Amino acid sequence: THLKYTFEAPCPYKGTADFSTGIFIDGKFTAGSEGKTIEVFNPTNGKKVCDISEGTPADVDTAVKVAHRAFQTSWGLKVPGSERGRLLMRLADLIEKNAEELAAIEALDNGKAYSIALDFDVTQSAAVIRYYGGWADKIQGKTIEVDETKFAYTLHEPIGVVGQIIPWNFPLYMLSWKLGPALACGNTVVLKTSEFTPLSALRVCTLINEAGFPPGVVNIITGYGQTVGAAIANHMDIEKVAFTGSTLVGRSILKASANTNLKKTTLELGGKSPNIIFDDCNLEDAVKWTAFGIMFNHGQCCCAGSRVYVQEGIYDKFIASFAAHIKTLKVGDPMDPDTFQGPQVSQIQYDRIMGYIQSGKEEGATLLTGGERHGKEGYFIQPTVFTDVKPNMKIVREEIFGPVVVVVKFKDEDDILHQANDTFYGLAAAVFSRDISRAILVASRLQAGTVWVNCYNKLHPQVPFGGYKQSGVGRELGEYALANYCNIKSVQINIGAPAP
Ligand code: TXE
Repeated sequence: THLKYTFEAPCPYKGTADFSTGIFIDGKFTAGSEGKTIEVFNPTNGKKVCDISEGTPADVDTAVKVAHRAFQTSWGLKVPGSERGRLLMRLADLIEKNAEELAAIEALDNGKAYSIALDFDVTQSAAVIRYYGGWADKIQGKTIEVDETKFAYTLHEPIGVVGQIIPWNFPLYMLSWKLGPALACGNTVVLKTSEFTPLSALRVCTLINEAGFPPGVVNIITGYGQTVGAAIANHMDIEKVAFTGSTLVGRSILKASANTNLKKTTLELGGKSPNIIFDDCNLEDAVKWTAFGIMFNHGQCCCAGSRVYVQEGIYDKFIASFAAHIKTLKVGDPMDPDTFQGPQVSQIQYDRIMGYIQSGKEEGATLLTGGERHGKEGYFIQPTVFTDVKPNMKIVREEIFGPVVVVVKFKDEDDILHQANDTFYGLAAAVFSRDISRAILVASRLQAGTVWVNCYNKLHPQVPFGGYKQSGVGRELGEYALANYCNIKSVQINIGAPAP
């Protein structure tokens, strides 16, 4: 299988993407073991783009063997951290060198706006890979004083072959979150992309070879969750698995670990994040950040600010200017440089989101703006705002993962903390206020892995990200992510204690 696609106006990138869409094992592309393929569609018009190879559990087996050999012979403790770092930095450079092509591929495959894919997804993916390249020669243990007869030290060793499963909302960016820390620590990788958005990762496979990574260090298998994903989660020779996706599948990954070899498991799952607007905020800024907080990436962000709470004093003013601002967001062809919002990723996601919009209408919420399909083809949905909602409505409780938000009124701090924390999720939250003491106090009482103050959806390679409650297990990004990919060994040395 192969992709050859020439990008044309209005896409600012005019080149041709031309690469294999096989599965990537041991530095080479091959067909899946059963010779089957998966069709990839363009969400802008629903038309087929190409076929990719369908990986199988047998392919996962092969990849694990290859990754194990690479770990023993050409990666892991065989390669100094400085060399691993150099390769990661080279990969970051190559991602930047091919930024426009990667952004165009991301827009074609996922439907996200080209200009945002370029400025955010591609740029930040390179930044994350480079950041972890910087860590690769700084992974070190401690010497620990015990008493004068003994001293101890710790070694931070790579775990071995790690399994990684990523979703479709940020195909390239999620790849960077996963590969960066795993490779910096010296692990080898078997990674599954989403069956909906495999293309940018496959293009990166050629860059991984170009950067000079030894064959077998990174293996990427395209395929379905129930086959390839489950094979990774259940594999006896994979000692660590990292998953980003739905809470439902996250649960099955944890169960698979419990049923097999207790592989260390990190999960980054869904959310229903509260965004709290106090009446002493800068209203104009709060309106813009709030719109960005929910509508960025067409609402397909695990940390999306999908529950907006506005203090009574400014509620009416906020609603009026929020609705007006939402109407200015340009929905349309992701290749058009002015577009903010492209189509949802797939027919399945489109149907799910339209189902939630329907339920909001039926349960009696007020539709402030949006609520319908946008255009005639592709999976476009109007940015949608509901008000007058009740706490138990589906649109208030469940993750919609689309451009749909509920706006709710609140009285005071106690009221808002109760409402904001009334969810089994805990991924993110935001507070808008000019009173920094109030913002700090509220931030400390929110049950969320990330709290933004006077901004939303800001992510940095250095700052950890992850969930409280059922939004996940473990932290990604920053120094914290390294802990997911190391085994810590304590060595105790006797320098004078007599034999018993
Ligand atoms: O996710 P899945 P779906 C949420 C969001 C969205 C919903 C459903 O609410 O509407 O999930 O999306 C692989 N064993 N998020 O169904 O299935 C799958 O192939 C192992 C939040 O697309 O969880 C893909 O690679 N793996 C989210 C990955 O899991 C399995 C991002 C994620 O897909 C598997 C995406 C299995 N049994 C959706 N079944 C976030 N946290 O950012 C599927 N997969």
